[in-house]
Amino acid sequence: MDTSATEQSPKVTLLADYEQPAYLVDEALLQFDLDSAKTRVVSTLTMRKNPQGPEADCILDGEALTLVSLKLDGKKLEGNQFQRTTSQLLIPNLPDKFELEIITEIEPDQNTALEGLYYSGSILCTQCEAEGFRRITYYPDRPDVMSVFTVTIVADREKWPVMLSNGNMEDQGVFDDGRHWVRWHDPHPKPSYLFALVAGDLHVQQDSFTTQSGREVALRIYVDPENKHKCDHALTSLKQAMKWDEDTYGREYDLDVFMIVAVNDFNMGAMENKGLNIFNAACVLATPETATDDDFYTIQSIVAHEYFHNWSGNRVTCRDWFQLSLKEGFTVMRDQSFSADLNSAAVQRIDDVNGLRSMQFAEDAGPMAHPVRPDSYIEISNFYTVTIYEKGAEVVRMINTLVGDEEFRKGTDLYFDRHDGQAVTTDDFVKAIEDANAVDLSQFKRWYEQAGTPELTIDTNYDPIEHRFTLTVTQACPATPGQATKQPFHIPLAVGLLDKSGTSLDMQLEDEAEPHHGDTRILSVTEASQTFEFINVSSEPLASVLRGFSAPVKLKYDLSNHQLAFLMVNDKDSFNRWDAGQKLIINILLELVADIQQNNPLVLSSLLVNQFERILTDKKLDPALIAKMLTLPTENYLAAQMTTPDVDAIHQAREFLKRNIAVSLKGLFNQTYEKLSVKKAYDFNADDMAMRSLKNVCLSYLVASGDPLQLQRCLRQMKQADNMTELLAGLRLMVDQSGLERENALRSFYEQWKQDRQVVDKWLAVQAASTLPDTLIRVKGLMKHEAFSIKNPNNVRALIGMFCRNNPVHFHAKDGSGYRFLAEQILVLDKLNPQVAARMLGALNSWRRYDEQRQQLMKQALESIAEQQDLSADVYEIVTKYLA
Ligand code: 0A1
Ligand code: ZN
Repeated sequence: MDTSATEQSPKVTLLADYEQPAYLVDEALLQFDLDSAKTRVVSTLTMRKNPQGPEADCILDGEALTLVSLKLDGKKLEGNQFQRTTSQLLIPNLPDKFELEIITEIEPDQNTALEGLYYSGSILCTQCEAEGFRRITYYPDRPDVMSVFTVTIVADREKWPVMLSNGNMEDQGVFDDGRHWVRWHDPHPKPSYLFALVAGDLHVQQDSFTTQSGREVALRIYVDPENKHKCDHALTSLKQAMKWDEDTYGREYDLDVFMIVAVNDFNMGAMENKGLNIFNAACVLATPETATDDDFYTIQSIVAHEYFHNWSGNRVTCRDWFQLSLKEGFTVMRDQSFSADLNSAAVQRIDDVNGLRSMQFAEDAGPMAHPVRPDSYIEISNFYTVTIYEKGAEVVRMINTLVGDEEFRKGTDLYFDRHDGQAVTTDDFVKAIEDANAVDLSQFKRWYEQAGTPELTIDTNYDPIEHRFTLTVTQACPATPGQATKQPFHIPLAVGLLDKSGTSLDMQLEDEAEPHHGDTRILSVTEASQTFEFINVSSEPLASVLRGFSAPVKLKYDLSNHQLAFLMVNDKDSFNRWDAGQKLIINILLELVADIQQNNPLVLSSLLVNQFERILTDKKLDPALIAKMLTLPTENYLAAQMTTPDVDAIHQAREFLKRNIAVSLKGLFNQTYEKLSVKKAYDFNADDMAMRSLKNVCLSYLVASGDPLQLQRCLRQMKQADNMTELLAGLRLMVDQSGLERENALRSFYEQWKQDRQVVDKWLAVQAASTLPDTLIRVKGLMKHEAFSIKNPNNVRALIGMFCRNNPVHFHAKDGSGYRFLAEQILVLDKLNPQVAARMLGALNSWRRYDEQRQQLMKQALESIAEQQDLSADVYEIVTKYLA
């Protein structure tokens, strides 16, 4: 392992080494001659020395390129006038201003990594973030080089009737030989990672939007013709996002056209290329028959996310990739508040926090832990992480909480104004908020610099004679790789005090003249240990802390199960009601796990059953929130709560609890299910979706009760469903039941939907998540099925990703079969698509937390990868960090 590591150690990039670019590109004229096998790129760059840059040679990045010719100010450069390595082109002795013409050839049909120019089916498309542009032509491929692009595309007219690039279309024409051409011009200077080109035989769905200043913008979604009926939801979402960004942030769109293209092969969800967003088809296409309510939500938020990048990312971009969260954290925060405004804010917050806690907390506690602004990387693609995105969003959200809504808006106005057209840093972002409001966020900036999840311990005391309530907050943050000790964070802590009847008490700190009315107030925690004294507290309160999850921290607050049950029904904050319920369920499940480990008889908690009954019959509660409150935490999340996870006992405990709650409340689940089963046509609106989610939760309990008749009900729901939400919920429940009915359900689902890739991926995913004993064998069988291709990232995520990440009982099988399977697939994938291979490795992130035997097996799997020659930088970085 060590020898291969030193032989292949790829270069580490350090934030501390940042230097301005030596040369700038003012204008980039690109001409593409598209051809299946070889595409020719003529790039004419107007360049100049950067007056603020270092004295250095001009270095252009380039990978997997055939250099055809190079001209300086019209004169051909000979081989001895420049130097070339596998990743760079160095040209010495350049004047202060010059024009460079570079002709390269590339082979899009050989491109399985899906970076640069590649084929997705018959569509030619690009993916340039972070460093894909260098696979198209030689260029200073770094975000702080911003240039005005003009792009001409020439191609066969029949094969590629639609040819798109960034900006506005300027001109087009036809040649006599069956080819045609088009010229696009983007007036906004941009870094190369935002470049895009698409060519194909595409259907276009059109609409328009009138901006706040009265400009008309054409909106176009381009899809394979077979998907033309699947664009409506994305178009509606786009218009909602455009309006919301005007109303909420004062941001208006800045080109005449906004385009979205859907492709089937894509490494991530979508990409915000200027004026020409490219989407993974699964994140944009939807009809009620083919997409679930969750898909509809996801599409709405991703369409908004990419659109919001037009300002937070494109107009103001990142100076270097260490600043990635500048655009991603802020944009996720913006898309989350957009979704909260359009849907149920409480449910949105629960989903966001659930995602953060289950994914990001694990990352922050593992070998890849890194700050929101990392200080080193080997492969930048590995840093498109939940820390950069989701924790980054929490950091921006905390700034908003600390300064207030109006003040935050003043700050973002200043930020956009001050830095429009620039490539900047997270420090610049914070500075703009500080300057606009005269606040000091210097300690707060530690959130960008220190990795790890802080732990907050809460201690309380009530003095009934003095009517004083003391709340002591102690913070600590565990060591993470490269950061042994941490300084205290600046934490906004939202608290409320409740009396015995659940009524909010006024909150007056001892140095305050007036009490704070209202349910919740924000305490500003800055010390390692800090005490807040509340005076005039008439009766002993119960403090509800971290309301709305006001900071991304772990809370150590010892509440009894009875206190949690009280908060579950009485807290004024919906998020904390849900959270108290989850904590209660976790306490109960962990006790059951201990009982299983000690061979004790298992007993059902009547406290929980009572609370479930109250929730289920609460007429005032949003059904979507009821559904969330009745959903048990995942096995993975439970595993994260144990010092050494016991996957089998966790599974058994969870099944026991679910079955017994189901048996105890069967009548109520039955009644609720029936009540929600009124037949009406599908509609994507909050009320209907809330009803469907509660209905499906009820069905899952009814099936869990073990009553065989409930399976018939499940089959009936599948048969009668006019939408994918109800159909898939039924199928999910069926795949955990062995027998002929299961096989029939799977077969007829496939027969009905085999033409639809998005639906087929769901079919693969439900099977990969099955708890039946032969799941791994079936997954291996499905890899040979016509529906699966290892070259398609969505297929890989649906089948291999689902099995390894969301099927803990089988992935962590004691014989190591799950781990070996993953290692084998990673080695195959690494040769085809390193980004996807590296992402799959994430399933082994927590390997050191498991029992001795499993650790050994996971280590062997990791070593079998590490010992391979010629690993990609992507997989190399993760595997070596995991084993370090
Ligand atoms: N910036 C995009 C995500 C993205 C990142 C990298 C990609 O290829 C490696 C593709 C997309 C976003 O935040 O949506
Ligand atoms: Zn983004």
